[in-house]
Amino acid sequence: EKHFCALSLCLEQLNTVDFPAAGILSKASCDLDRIVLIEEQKTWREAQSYCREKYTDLVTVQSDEDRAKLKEAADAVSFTSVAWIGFYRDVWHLSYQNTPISYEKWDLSQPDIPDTNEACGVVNNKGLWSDKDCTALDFFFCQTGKKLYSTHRPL
Ligand SMILES: [Ca+2]
Repeated sequence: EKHFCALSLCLEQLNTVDFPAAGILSKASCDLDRIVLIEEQKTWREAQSYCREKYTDLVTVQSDEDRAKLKEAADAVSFTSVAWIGFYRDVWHLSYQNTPISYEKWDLSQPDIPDTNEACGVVNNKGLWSDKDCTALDFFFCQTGKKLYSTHRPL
């Protein structure tokens, strides 16, 4: 596992907090805002279970800011492949709390399969999305995020 921590957030904490607890606070901030690439080949559903067990969920990308964070995390581990991220289609929903997605960043000509044959989302190293067969085996990005406090619901 390669861990990535939102460095800007950590540095911000270190700069603004200058008492002995600083280390603890900055660590807590990192843990709350962490994106991790798991380099194990799993189906989307297996990846989701793994992330929910060990982190919070598959990574949520619902803004340009989220996308930049993921890109930073991906670049930090020299990510060159594709990996599952936290959304799937019924219509497209986030893994997190079954929320319908409100932000999309599809790769050229994606999504390209209109039915449910490709119902899970991957991200490439440009931060662009494709729909893909959920049973394909891929690496995946988990997230520990401050937006993700609430209880999980199954699909
Ligand atoms: Ca596709």
